[in-house]
Amino acid sequence: MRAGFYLVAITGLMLGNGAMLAEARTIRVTIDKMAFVPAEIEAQVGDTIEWVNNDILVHTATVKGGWEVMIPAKGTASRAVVEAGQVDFYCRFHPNMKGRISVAAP
Ligand SMILES: [Cu+2]
Repeated sequence: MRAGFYLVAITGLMLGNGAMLAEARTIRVTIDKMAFVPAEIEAQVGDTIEWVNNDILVHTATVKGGWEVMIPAKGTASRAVVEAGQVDFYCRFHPNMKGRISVAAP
């Protein structure tokens, strides 16, 4: 009886911790025919954005005055989200390709 009680208590603690630490996710943005899909995503600090380029052209995810990720043709690239806030990105080579990441505070 007593051992069973401790087991339940420990399991409860572990579940409690797991719920408090938001799990880091990978959020995929596909590039198809010169467009980011979906164009708008929501993320949390600690998540990773992964761009999957289905085009035969090189694209970038570029933030004006900020970071830039080069996404090879038929390839992928990723970047961790380190800051809360909203960022707009575009492709340096095709500036009408636009996307937005809304990052919630941790
Ligand atoms: Cu492009």
